[in-house]
Amino acid sequence: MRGIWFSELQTPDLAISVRLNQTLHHEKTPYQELAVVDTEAYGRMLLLDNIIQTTVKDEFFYHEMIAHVPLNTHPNPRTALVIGGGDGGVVREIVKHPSIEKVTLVEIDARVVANAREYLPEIACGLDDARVEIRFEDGIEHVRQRENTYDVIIVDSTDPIGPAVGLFSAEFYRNVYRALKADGVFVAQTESPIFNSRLIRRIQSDLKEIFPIARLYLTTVPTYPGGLWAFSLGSKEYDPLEVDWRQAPQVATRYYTPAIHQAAFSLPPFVQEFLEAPEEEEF
Ligand code: AG3
Repeated sequence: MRGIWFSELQTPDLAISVRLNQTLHHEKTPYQELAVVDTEAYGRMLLLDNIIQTTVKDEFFYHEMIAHVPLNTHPNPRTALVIGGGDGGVVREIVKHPSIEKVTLVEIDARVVANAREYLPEIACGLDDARVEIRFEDGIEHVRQRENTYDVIIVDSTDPIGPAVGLFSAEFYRNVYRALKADGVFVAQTESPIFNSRLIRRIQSDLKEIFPIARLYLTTVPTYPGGLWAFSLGSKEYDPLEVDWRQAPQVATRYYTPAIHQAAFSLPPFVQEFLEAPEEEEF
C-alpha cells in the first residue's frame, strides 16, 4: 500500500485504515492527544487519542440524527445543552431550529473547539451563532448542579473510556432527568450495536427506570466501528414516534427527514434480541 496510512484499532481485533494526504495538526492537550488529518477518502478528520471523532465527509449522518430527533420530539425546544461536541457539529444542527433561544455547549477541552474552528470550519460554523454559550467545564458537574433548566440535553461524547465513562452511568442519567424541564428530552450517542450490545442493553434498562419513555434508534456512520450506530433517548413526556409533523420546522438536512426519523426507531431483530437477552449475553 503506497503512502502513509492511519489506522484506528476499533476493537482489539478490527481496524479501519485511511490513507493520509497530510497531518494538519497534532498536540497533547491537558486531556487527550488531538490530531487533525486530511484524508483522501473522508476529507479532514478529527482524532482524539487516535480515535476517529468526525470527518468532513460523513459527519452529517451522526450530527443530524443526534440533534433533529430530540429537537423534533419536543414541540417547542427553546433551551438546549450539549455535553462534549466541541467540534460544533451538533450545535450547527441545533441552531437551525427557529424555536431555539439558547444553546449551552459544555466541553471539557478548549483545544477541541479551537482546532475545530481553525481546521474544520464547515463543522464548527454554528459555534458563532449569537444564541450559543460555550463553557469549558466538566459536563458531569454541570448537570449535577442544574435543576429544571433545559428542554433538550444531548450527550455527544467520546467512547466510554477514561473521562467519558461517567457520561454512561445511571447516576448521570438521574442528574440529567433533574436538569431537564418537566417535558424535557435526552439523547446520548451510545456506540455500536455490533460491538457494544451489552452497553446498549444496560443503558436502555437504566433509562427505562428513570424516564417514562426510553427508546433506541439507529443511524449509519461509515467511519465508526461496524458502520451502524446507536442513540439512546429518554423523554419525560413526548414520544419520538408521535411527532406532529405538521408543526415541525423545515430544516435543511442531507440525511435526516421525518420518514428517516420514524424509520430509525424500527429495530432489526438482532438488536431487539440483545435488548431482551439476559444481562451477560453479548450479541
Ligand atoms: N463522538 C464520538 C463518537 C464515538 C466514535 N467512536 C469511534 N470512532 N470509535 C463524535 C463527536 C462528533 N461530534
